[in-house]
Amino acid sequence: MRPPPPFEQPIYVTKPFLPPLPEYMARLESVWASGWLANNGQQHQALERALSAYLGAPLLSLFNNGTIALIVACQALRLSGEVITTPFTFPATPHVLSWNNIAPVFADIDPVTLNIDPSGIEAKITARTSAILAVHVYGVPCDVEAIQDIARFYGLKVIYDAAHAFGAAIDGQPISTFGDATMFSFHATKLFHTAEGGALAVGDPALKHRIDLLKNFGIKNESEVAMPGINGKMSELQAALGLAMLDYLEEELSARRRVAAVYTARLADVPGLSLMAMPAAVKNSQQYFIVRIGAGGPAKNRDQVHAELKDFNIFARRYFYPLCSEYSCYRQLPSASPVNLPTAHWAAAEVLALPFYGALSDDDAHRICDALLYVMELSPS
Ligand code: T4K
Repeated sequence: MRPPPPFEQPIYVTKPFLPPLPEYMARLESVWASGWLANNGQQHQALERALSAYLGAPLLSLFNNGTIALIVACQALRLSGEVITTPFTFPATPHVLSWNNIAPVFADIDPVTLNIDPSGIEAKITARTSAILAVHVYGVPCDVEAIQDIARFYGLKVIYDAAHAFGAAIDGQPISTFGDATMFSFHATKLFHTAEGGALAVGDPALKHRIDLLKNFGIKNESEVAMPGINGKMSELQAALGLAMLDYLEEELSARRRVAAVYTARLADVPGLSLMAMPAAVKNSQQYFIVRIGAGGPAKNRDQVHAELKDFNIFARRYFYPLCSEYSCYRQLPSASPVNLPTAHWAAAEVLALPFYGALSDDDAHRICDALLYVMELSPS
């Protein structure tokens, strides 16, 4: 088999969608004219309203990034002691617990959704447990009902890290309506972004009030600081970018659906390779396109495929390898032991995030499939 030609330019796992520069500039002109750059200005207020409507989240607070938003969620919910979470995630998830002086307790994941497996949560609950911090990995929703049942029974709070799940819904119900708080990330690598940014959605107005105080140093008014807050505020420049982005969201979503359709048609029936399944009732956030390389005995394992794709200028990513439980700061935790997390270890060894963004043409997507099948030593289909 002859190797397909490499890409002339590097193809990364993602490429941020950017609105036309003049449209952003027009919004910046009004920021310039106002002389108001931060601290809940007009752009911030407008974006908060617009996203609140788009996400079906009436109580939404914007942040300067998703990690600070999660840190504030833990503070606002007064979490302490231990929080049960997943090891199959980005470092931010367990790190926000550490920054709150809370011990992460890792529970294994479900082999299909790759989200925390509710059946393993109960055994991890102790007198010190205050919450469950679950992640809708790749935008595939967690088993929200089972998690809520456990939380209700044991009096625990539930936080969802929905960094990948912007716009996702289950049976038409927005993803932000489950649990006590839901975090969204608006990092440059996300479908909807503000370069850096994030948000928290909650259902309780008193909680929203506390969150808004916490993200602004705890300042209540000119003469009163109510609590030790932090600076979690989104700037006017970020908010203006978000507003300009919103006008193009549907366009980017449909371009990603087109790329996903090419990948699915080419890769769905390839031996040794499987695709992440999105339940039919779920509105897909189109954040990642994940393949799993393992079962069925391919000639190469995931790490070889990941490395060899670079020869074609294709920089796929092993999200999420290594597991958080393997980091030097966490691996001494009893719950981090690999025997406790067999499914997570198996998933972390198999997953590969393919380049996935709307600017990829059909031809690009086909060439990525050609290269993938070539390095897997399979004939192109
Ligand atoms: N929870 C979960 C489950 C998360 O996945 C994340 C973030 C968070 C929490 C925290 O949310 P934030 O605090 O970030 O809002 C990237 C992102 O930086 C990170 O936001 C994201 N998850 C994670 C999955 O991906 P890296 O370390 O892989 O990024 P990096 O710099 O290697 O970028 C990936 C590729 O994207 C590059 O190879 C090229 C491309 N890229 C990147 C940037 C920044 C561009 O083309 N342009 C750009 O501006 O973490």
